[in-house]
Amino acid sequence: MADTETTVQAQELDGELAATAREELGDERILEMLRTMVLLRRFEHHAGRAYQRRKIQGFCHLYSGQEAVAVGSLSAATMEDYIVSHYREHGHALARGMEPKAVMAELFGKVTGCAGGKGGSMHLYDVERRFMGGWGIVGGQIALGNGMAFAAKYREEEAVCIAYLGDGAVHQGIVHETLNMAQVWGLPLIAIVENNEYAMGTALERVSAVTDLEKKALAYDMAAETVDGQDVFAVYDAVKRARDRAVAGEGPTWMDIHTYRYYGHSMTDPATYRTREEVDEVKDLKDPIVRLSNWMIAEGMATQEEVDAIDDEMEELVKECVAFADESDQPDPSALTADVYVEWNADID
Ligand SMILES: Cc1ncc(C[n+]2csc(CCOP(=O)(O)OP(=O)(O)O)c2C)c(N)n1
Ligand SMILES: [Mg+2]
Repeated sequence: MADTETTVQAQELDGELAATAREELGDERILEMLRTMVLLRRFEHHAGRAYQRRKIQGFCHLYSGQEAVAVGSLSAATMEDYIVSHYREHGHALARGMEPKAVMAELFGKVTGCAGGKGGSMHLYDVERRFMGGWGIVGGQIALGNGMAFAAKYREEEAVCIAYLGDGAVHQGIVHETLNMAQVWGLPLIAIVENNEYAMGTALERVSAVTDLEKKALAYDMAAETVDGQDVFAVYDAVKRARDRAVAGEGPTWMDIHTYRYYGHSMTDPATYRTREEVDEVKDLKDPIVRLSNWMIAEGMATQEEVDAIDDEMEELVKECVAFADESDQPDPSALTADVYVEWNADID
């Protein structure tokens, strides 16, 4: 079955939220959101294959299944906003509008990559789009994001920082120090927990005394909500409201966004801690792309043939990205010591 094929049993999107989003965004933007979600899905499929062919070295964590979180949340952001993510960040980078060829080339460690081939899968970066990186230290990025939120407030920018973290990061001490500081100082931070139910091979309920993660914000008297992360408009709506509050000076928001990852933790994880039936059930009932395309077809915004054509188009686009990455050069060995220290500049001193 093609990834985008209509399934009868897939749950419907929240009709009210979809109708509101349609009014706010318009049909063109919504079509673009679908295209981006399909791009993310095809991109990860090919990234996985390239990893198996040993074209991608090191770690590689795929985002498939979680597309509605990146696309819904970043559709509510402006280009003034700062974005910071964890190591499962290919989807956020692409949804932010980063050039897919530069993202794939970075995965391949090539000089044409968005970080010159020195970052790889976990360290995508694009300062022009205020995409301030994927980060490998679980939870660490939320403190960096708080700094960005502080900077936005200090400089009186009409901007927020959206910081993504996993359910496994929620118990890190740094997360709680950050939340407290964000609330005390009223910082425009939107902390998005991409709750995909597992941290590596460990299910949330095995490690968390509180499994309703929204409650974590109670300790900081912070605005919080739980969101269906398989419904792109639910994510868009929640983040848009949080952003409106943040730029109005009303402080940070904590979000427990429920989603699911289709692949294992990383490419080397056989995922024996969950059953195939569990994964198939999510794919059948909750796939975010199928739910969105079903709704668009029902609303007469697209036909199944048009949805299939998007799938084919993205498949071709990603194949071009793979060819580009493959043909690109490795960084010159001299790049090893570049950008490590700030260059001495006597004029500044
Ligand atoms: C501080 C720290 N501790 C442990 C690790 C090892 N580690 C890498 S990913 C991971 C699980 C994180 O899971 P989660 O936050 O749920 O994100 P997901 O992979 O599900 O997207 C762990 C423990 C790490 N990278 N950093
Ligand atoms: Mg997780």
